[in-house]
Amino acid sequence: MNNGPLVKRYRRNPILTKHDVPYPVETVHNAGAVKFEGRYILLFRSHRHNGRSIIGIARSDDGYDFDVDPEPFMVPSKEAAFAQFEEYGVEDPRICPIDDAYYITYSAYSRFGVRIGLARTYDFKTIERISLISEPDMRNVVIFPQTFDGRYARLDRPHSEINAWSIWLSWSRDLVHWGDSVPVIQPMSYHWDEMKIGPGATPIRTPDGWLNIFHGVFPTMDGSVYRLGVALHDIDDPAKVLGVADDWILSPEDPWELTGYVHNVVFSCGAIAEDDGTLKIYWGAADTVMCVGTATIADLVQLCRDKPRAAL
Ligand code: BMA
Repeated sequence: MNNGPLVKRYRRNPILTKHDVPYPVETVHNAGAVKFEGRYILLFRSHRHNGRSIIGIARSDDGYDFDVDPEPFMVPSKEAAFAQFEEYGVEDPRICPIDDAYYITYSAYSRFGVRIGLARTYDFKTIERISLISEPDMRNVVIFPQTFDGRYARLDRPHSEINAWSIWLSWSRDLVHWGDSVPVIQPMSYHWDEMKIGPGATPIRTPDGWLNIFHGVFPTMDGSVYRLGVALHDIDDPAKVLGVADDWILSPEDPWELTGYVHNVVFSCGAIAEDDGTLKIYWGAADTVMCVGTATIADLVQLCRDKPRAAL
């Protein structure tokens, strides 16, 4: 491992801002990412000028230079089963490819709290809602892109009043009904993630295990600081954590990460593994713009292995 930063920021960050969006929005951030038919897709969150969020879509040939579609990809649903739970907006999508489908988990906000919705697309043109897959309150869910002995697995993040918010893992046979939940990673006291942690990018399969890029929050007198961390989960049993890196891998540093709609935030909902062993990590900066950086997958695995801290 070299001595430089593990995640190398793209020199032309930010890669997407509200000025790239052909409809009125205030922010472009927290995008899920996937490769589809050889192109890169970002499903990004935008605040409208009423403060509520919608999800747009951007496409790219190289993962850096994106064009935004003329219309949003997801706006609050009008379907009876979903409308009452999406009234306040849809946020922070994650994309999980399974077979020829792309499943999208997103936060559905309403007067009833925040729940996770599950939607599906095959072509990134049309989208169908499948179900709400959590009660309130839950807002960060990533699904593993394969089954384990016939069951799907997801990382989720229930809210608690008596404990720092932690990452859990739940199981399902049909992607709709989830259970057998177990805690897998907890925040650590007086550590960069002591206030709360939550799943970030859809887990990345590597020969050494699943890489889980998550966010961790530290409270300061000047508000919260959102950073990114990484953990390694067993390839056959993702509930088994092989290592949680003690160090963060990304911290707000660039001017557009330090100030914006919410200052001091880097927040990831997606990363894309490349054939050359690198990972493109996408993150929302200060809840305002989108950025990208690259890391070597082997370096991230090594950090989890060589410099771990307790998971629970
Ligand atoms: C979290 C979520 C994210 C957001 C972050 C920082 O609670 O709302 O969507 O990026 O706060 O504001």
